[in-house]
Amino acid sequence: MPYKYDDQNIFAKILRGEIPNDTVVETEHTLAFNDIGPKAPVHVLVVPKGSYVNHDHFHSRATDAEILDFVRVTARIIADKGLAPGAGGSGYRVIGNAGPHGLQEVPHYHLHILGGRPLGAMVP
Ligand code: IU
Repeated sequence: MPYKYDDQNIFAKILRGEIPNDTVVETEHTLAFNDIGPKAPVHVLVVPKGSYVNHDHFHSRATDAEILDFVRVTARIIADKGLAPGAGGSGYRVIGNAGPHGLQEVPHYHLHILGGRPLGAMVP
């Protein structure tokens, strides 16, 4: 099935500046902001500015520059929040939900960065 992007989704509105957000990092291709309903002391959403539905859509259509920027912003937030185990942090989890089985709520691609507490087992 071809990817169909709904430009009325909430993150599209945030990216157009129609709805405010609590920005953590903004670059040419990526916006990261604090989740409105944080599930951990650190809960940041990393969102590519392009119109991508999920990870496989982003991976298959985004430019190398967009992908590199997205990966670097994600890593920068992990470092800036002091989460990286290689730099003395206690660790984190990066999650990307996709489609009905992944329980994706907002149909604009994003990764969740979660940290700041023990996160428990991943599988319910
Ligand atoms: P999901 O991966 O699509 O299931 O997660 C969507 C997230 O977007 C979820 O954690 C919400 O709390 C979050 N969110 C937000 O940060 N701001 C909003 O206006 C809305 C949802 I609606």
